[in-house]
Amino acid sequence: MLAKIALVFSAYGIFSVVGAYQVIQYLENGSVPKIVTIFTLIIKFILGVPGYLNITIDPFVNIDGGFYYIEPESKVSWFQAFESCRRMNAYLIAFETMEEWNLINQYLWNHNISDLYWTSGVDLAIEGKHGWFSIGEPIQLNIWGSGEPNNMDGVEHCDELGYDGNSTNYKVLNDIQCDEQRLFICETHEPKTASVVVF
Ligand SMILES: [Ca+2]
Ligand SMILES: [Ca+2]
Repeated sequence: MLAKIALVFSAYGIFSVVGAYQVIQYLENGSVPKIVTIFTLIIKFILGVPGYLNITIDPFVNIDGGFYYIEPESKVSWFQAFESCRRMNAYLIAFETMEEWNLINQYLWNHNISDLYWTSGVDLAIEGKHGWFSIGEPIQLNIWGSGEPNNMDGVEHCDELGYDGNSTNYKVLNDIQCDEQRLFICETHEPKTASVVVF
């Protein structure tokens, strides 16, 4: 009996891996993965327990329909941050609307996340003309910190999400040197990665 149970769980493990792969294929191709359905039926038949799939968007979080990755550890230059986001099929964050700005601020606040983050904002093309490099649009929102962007010492061309120094912990935008080490936030509309839990 024990051997039988062990055999069932071994098969279950193998099929879980196959199932996860197939679901990722499904997400990318849009075709129905029959093997997942077959596998689920087999498990239901053998163990008498329901099988179901939990699809997450890890490591992205869904904030009101937008998908964001908030780097928790790795502090890097603006350029490295830009590349890191691209490797995830995403871009450094761009705040197109006050609604998005407020949603992200609220999310960070609610989750007790407090640090400095690169955005896609830069004025590398034309000094003083800050734009979202990820979407090619000028920064039009009034989200700058007091007196920013100030291009201090003439060397500040990348825009970080920082603090305005008051007790609300609300963030503001500040231009700073691009080789400063910062965490970063990526944004995408179609998270490429998915993890699957099968029971
Ligand atoms: Ca955005
Ligand atoms: Ca500045």
